[in-house]
Amino acid sequence: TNSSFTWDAYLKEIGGVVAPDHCFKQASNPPKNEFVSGMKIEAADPRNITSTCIATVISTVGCRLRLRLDGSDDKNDFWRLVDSPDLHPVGHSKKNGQLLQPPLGFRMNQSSWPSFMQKTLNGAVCAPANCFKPEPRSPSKNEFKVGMKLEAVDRKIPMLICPATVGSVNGDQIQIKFDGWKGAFDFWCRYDDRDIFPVGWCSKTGHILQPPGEKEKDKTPGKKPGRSRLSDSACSSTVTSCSNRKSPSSRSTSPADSDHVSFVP
Ligand code: MLZ
Repeated sequence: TNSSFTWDAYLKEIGGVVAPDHCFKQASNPPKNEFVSGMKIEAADPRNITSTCIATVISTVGCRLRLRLDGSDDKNDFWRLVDSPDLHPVGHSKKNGQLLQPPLGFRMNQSSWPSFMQKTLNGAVCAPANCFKPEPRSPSKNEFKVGMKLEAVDRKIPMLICPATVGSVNGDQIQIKFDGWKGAFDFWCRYDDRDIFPVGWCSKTGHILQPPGEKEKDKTPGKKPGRSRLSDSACSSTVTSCSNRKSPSSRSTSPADSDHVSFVP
């Protein structure tokens, strides 16, 4: 609950230059999150992107939504920004002559889809059009340089946003390296990916920012982890906080499962 990492102290300590705002496909004025938990929307199925499904807002965090496709299980939640083009008000498909699809992994018999749909939308609170914000414009080219600091979604635990550094640049692709982590979480993405944000984004939007890891810690079993290479001024606690934490009994053991969050840094 009590992570006191600050970019200011951290950058003073390690040096480094932050990636300028114009590098990112993000609104310079982050959009307001006007969604409320429980609201229904239409969303592209992340596992089957040509189909549009009904989704429920499970929670809101900063400019992001935790979403679950209706008729799917609770192990495939996903996160989207309120200005994502993947999201639309209920009724959008119909207006465009398209049919809403059951999600990949629909829990029931396909034949029960029409009645399931009717039930799921009956009496539902649908998110009003004003909740959906216009997609920000994309930078015309990749302006990232190796060494630039930013904030990035941890794709293995997508509820987390963490301090990161551009590790390499290759055409339109950049490598995201998480500060203080050995590389297991690193990923490549396009410069206009929506999972990367300028330094200060989390504090601006009210999202928790994880502290950097402790890269050089001694992992010998039975030994206490070594001390963080960060001084107390940059980071006095590595305790993370998460309001979506599940009870231990309901937690999956799969590392790929977004609900699985280990709180041992
Ligand atoms: N503390 C957890 C989460 C790590 C998150 C890293 N993000 C770059 C662990 O040790 O697995």
